[in-house]
Amino acid sequence: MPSRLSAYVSDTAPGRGALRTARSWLHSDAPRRSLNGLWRFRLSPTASTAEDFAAEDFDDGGWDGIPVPSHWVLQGDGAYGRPIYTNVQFPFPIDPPHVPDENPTGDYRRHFDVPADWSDAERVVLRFDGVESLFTLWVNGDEIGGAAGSRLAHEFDVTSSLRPGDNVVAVRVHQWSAASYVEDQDQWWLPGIFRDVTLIARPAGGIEDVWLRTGFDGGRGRIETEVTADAAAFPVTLRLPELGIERVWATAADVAPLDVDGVEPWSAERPRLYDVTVSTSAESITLRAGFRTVEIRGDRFLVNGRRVVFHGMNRHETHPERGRVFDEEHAREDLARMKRFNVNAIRTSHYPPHPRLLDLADELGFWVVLECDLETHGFDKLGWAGNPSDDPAWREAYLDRIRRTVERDKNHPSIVIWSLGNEAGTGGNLAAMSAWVHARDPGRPVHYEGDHAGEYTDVYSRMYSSVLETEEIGTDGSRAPLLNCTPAQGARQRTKPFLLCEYAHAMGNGPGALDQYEALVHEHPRLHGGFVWEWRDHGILATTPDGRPYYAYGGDFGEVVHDGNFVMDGMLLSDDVPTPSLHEYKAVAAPVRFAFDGDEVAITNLRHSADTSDLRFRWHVEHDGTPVDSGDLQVPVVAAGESAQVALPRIPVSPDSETWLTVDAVLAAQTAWAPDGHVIATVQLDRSAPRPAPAVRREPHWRRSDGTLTLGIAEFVDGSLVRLAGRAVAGPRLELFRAPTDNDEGASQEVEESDASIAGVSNAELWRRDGLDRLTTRRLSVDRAASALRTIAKVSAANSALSVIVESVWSLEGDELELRVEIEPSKGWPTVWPRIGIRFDLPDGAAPVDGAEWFGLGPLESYPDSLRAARTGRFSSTIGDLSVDYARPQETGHRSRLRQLTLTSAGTEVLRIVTLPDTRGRRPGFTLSRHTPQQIARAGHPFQLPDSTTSHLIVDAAQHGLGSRACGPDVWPEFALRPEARTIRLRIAAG
Ligand code: IPT
Repeated sequence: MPSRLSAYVSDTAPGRGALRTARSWLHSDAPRRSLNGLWRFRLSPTASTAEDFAAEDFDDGGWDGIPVPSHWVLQGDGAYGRPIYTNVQFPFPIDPPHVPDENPTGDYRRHFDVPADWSDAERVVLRFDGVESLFTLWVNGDEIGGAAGSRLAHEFDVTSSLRPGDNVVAVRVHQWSAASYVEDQDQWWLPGIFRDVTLIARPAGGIEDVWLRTGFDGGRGRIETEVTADAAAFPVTLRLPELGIERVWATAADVAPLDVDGVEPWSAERPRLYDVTVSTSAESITLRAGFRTVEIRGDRFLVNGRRVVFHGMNRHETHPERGRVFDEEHAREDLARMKRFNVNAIRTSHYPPHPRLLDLADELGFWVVLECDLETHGFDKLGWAGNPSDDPAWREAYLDRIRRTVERDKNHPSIVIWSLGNEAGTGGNLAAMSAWVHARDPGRPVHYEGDHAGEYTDVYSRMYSSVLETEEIGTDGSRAPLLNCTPAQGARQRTKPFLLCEYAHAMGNGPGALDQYEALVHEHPRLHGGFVWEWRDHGILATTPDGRPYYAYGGDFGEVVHDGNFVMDGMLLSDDVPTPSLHEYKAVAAPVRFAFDGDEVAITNLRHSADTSDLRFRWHVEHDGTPVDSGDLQVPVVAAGESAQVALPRIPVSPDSETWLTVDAVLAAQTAWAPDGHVIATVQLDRSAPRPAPAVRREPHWRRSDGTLTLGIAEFVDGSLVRLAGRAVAGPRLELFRAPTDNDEGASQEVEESDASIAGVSNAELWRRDGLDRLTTRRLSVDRAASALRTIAKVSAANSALSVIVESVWSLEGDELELRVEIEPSKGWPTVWPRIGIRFDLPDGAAPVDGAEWFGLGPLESYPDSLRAARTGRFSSTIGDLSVDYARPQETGHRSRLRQLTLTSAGTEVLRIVTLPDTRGRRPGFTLSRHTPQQIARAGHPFQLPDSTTSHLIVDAAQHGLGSRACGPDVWPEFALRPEARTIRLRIAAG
């Protein structure tokens, strides 16, 4: 016989007892008390521990204290278990709706006072804003009820159990429950009371709920008010003081729509909000109304009649120390950061966030896709057999989830789409959710990606479709088949607005191709942009046994099943540091675009509705990266969707260095999210005078040699370089390997014809198979001439007949030392290469090489399919700052199109390198690091990198692109590096 409790934990019912129906999360002047703070806590290994703890007089003196809100696995230094990370996998047997007896169960208790003046209250309600995953509530020993729906609000009527003065609340929380099957989101499993607990007095004659449905049409705003209150609560008064509006409704029947003249609309760009109060004599509710109308017209998604392009991020609630516990200050800064990086939209993947987040979104301005707390992805493994989404036993649970989602957040102007959930297959319960939303809120469309055939949703949505496929979705008349669609369904889907609810998987170094996706949006108006997966890494701050801090991912807590570092796929590192991909995103998503044409530049405003009156335009000119002139560009105000043609300033062109003009669009005044002068968009124009390509040095008359000689600053022994400018140097040696990125390790099956990869096998795997990480060298010859040395070597890997011939020619003309390296692969290399480079090892000696100054692309790393944030200029960096601290060490730090590089040691110049273009005008890039690619590839975490005694300079003739194959398409063919012959030419001088 299953115990009462084990039956309870496997019950699919969403709640029981005095659980109340959902309503808005309102700012009210009715009295309330936060029950956040220290609670008494006990953790049991199973759900069936005695319930005596709920009794009023239970002695919890021996229990620990735990903060509420928090997750118990992030408290107590491991004393209460550890976090578990899985993406799709269930960390318990798939036996729905049952969960194992091993079910960590947290018992919470605390005392609280009910103020004497609350005796006037008609009711007292206890609200839980988030408890993972199932809980039961007792007040003064009375069992009140229970609920599931971890990221949803639950309110209980506790009136009859309360008394003035001291009271005791007890809560039992089970980590696993039937609900866990529908909360299988790609994130850490983090049990506990992790959002606020609030005791709320409901006054007699109060307002139970209010909904301001706002609209905007032709300069006119509209408010349709829905008031939920007892008849006796009337009259109800609505006030909008800024516009002098006051409406008094004597009875519920009098409540009528209101047209408001002279309002400014709300948009993500100009988030204009108006304070509104709705009050009775007993209670006053404060809201902030934003006037906007959401509409689908044909295949266009419109707000206030204008097409919206989502430059969005998938946002999880995650913090390295708090987990999903909300911190308003941090969230506000996070959202401000999104704005600074030209993000204009958020999908709340895959559950409603803390309700305050939506206040911030209203205020700062984001288009929000608000997603319900629902995902059953683990059923994919069973071919979706038993999926709750199509099982009537779960229907009420699904409906409860969507009701709680929509009701809680319905007042927010920022929410423009409701999303039913994520990766829950398809089925009748999802269709029922959608029907409920359509009936309740006709003013906002319904999204759910898994409805591939478009049977019950309003927008067509996909995740990770390739550039080609996305283009085919956008192209009128295209008949290319769509995923899981018959031709007729595909045709229907093409009549709807399309969005990518996830794309550009930002795991580790990458993604590439952001600009290609962006370009499609402007070619095909049906495509409404999308949401990058995802905003931030979910690393959890942990320490190594010897006390070094690091960001933990799946497996670091000894989980039985886990998905490794798949949880580290954000554009922001766990510690809030923007990755280069976020800078790339900012450049690609810039709402102002420039096109040079002779002595003019066309400036186009791609915003939804805001003009450019908030911007000013600056220009500056540099000669080889040195500033020579600057000024302001006079640009008329450009309306949204319009362009202006502006004359360029007179640009001083240098005869013997590169001349670059840079134009920035910057904020003319401070905003809520950035200071005055913050750069929105940048463009560069190469105005360099043509200069002759440096001649190839004459081939001297070679004769065999033992290769021991000195050429200017270079000393050679046995044909090998041993010293440059008096410093020990090893190399250069051919380097074809890069520490695989997460995308290089991606082994997706879906490989397009255009891809360079093999379905189901990662590129990294192929590189290791071909031995690119373990190349060996056989010297074929050493020759010398009057002031030159030549070596020819054959480079290949164990058990491979493939090889590369490397010819290196050192020559001295006057005091100019030049190295020319010819790299020529044998026939038959089957795959792409990560890089074609030469590596110099610079042992520390007395003073390590610890910095670089360069003229080329910067300031951040760049790769062939991620070059948009990089600009041509002069930059400097410490060696440490050249690399990004990806949670799993991998290729990082490549600076493209290098012209000049100075290596420094404690600020002193050590070596100066000038690159010469190859015959096709291409320049190499460089990487300077304390570790070799092979060392980096062996480390799972930054702390596993060995202590270093050498700096490594790699000069790359070419690098492979990044792609996003960790979850999505491989590198686009144009940016894939095929084995090919390359030349590197460097002039090297002492510092
Ligand atoms: C997709 C999920 O929707 C998302 O939650 C996340 O897991 C992402 O993948 C990868 O990080 S689903 C995948 C099968 C495309």
